[in-house]
This record gives sequence, C-alpha cells and structure tokens, in this order.
Amino acid sequence: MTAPPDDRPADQPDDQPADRVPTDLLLAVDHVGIAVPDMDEALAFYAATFGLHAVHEEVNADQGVREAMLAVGDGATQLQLLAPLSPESALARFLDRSGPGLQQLAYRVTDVLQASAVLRERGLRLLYDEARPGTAGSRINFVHPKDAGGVLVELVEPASTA
Ligand code: KFV
Repeated sequence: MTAPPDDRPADQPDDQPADRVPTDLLLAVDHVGIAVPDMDEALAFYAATFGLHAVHEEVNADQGVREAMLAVGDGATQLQLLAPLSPESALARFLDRSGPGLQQLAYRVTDVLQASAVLRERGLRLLYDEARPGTAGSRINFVHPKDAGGVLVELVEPASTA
C-alpha cells in the first residue's frame, strides 16, 4: 500500500479521496414536509384516514408557517404539515405554484453549521448564512431545490436534550 498524502488521516484507505463527505453527515430522515392550505382540515384528514395525530404544534413566524408534527409508528420519522401564515410566505408561493403536497425532505444532522459548510463547499446553495430557528427549538437550514435534484432539503439539528 502506498503512503497516503500528508493531509489524509493515517487510517483513511488510499482508494478514497481525502475530501470525501463523511458518511455520518446525515443521521436520519427527520421529517417529510407537506404543504397544506388549511391546517385544521389537514389534521382531520390525517387522523380520519391514516390514524396519524399531532404530537407537536407551533407557529414559526420566521418561516411564515403554522406547523404540526405527526408521529408515524414510533415517531422516529415524522410528518410535518405546513400551512402558510400569509400570502407572502415561501409556503404560500409553493402552494400557489404546485398546490398541496410534498414540499421538503428534512435530514437530521449533528451540527447544522458544519453540515451546511460541507455542502456549501461542494457548490450547493444554502439558503441561510446562519442557522434559523426550527421546530421545537431545533436549528435549521435549507439547500436550494435546484441544487438538490428538485428537492428542497432541510438540515435539522435537534434541540439539545442535555
Ligand atoms: N421543492 C421543489 N422545487 C421548488 C420548491 C420546493 N419546495 N420551491 C421552489 N421550487 C422550485 C420552483 O418550482 C422553481 O422552479 C425554482 O425552485 C425557483 O423558485 O423550474 P422552476 O419553475 O424555476 P423560486 O426561487 O421562484 O421560488 P420561491 O418560492 O421564491 O423560493 C424557493 C425557496 C426554496 C427559496 C423558498 O421556498 C424558501 O425559501 N424555502 C425555505 C423556507 C421554507 O420552505 N419554509 C417553510 C417550511 S418551515 C420548516 O420546515 C420548519 C420551521 N422546520 O423546522 O422544519
């Protein structure tokens, strides 16, 4: 085996590029976001049709949404219903253009700033320079859907449980 270049960790195999993305960059699918025009109607539909119920609700004025998290199974992955607070919100624009439906895929990360930096380094546009407040005290950022195969990708660093 040839010696790795100086900037490569000693334990990294030499058939992998030194700048490869860490395999634990994304920890899990945290939630899937669904745009709905009317939250109360959507909550009633999901309860009556799929037996899914809200385990958390809040208003996020920064994002211009009312949201509800619905636990699926053990709740490790959740469904996030998102309704716009005003016609100017990003979510209202999505509903106007695409109608109700899948709006985003959110991955859980350990450190949203670090994950954003890794993706930015690879040429992806992150929507925010700094993390913004997300659901239940989490810190979030988004990858522009045009840089992620047409999917609005959210990065979620959960609130510290310490
Ligand atoms: N998925 C896929 N494509 C999308 C998209 C989406 N959600 N939103 C926009 N696009 C496409 C759109 O169809 C268009 O394609 C292109 O992106 C640029 O659109 O082929 P086209 O027609 O050119 P824009 O820039 O005109 O769209 P605009 O709506 O003004 O902005 C898009 C974007 C992604 C910058 C905006 O939606 C945004 O800032 N999103 C991030 C914030 C957000 O979505 N907040 C609501 C969720 S809050 C949340 O999840 C929370 C609080 N939480 O903790 O989880």
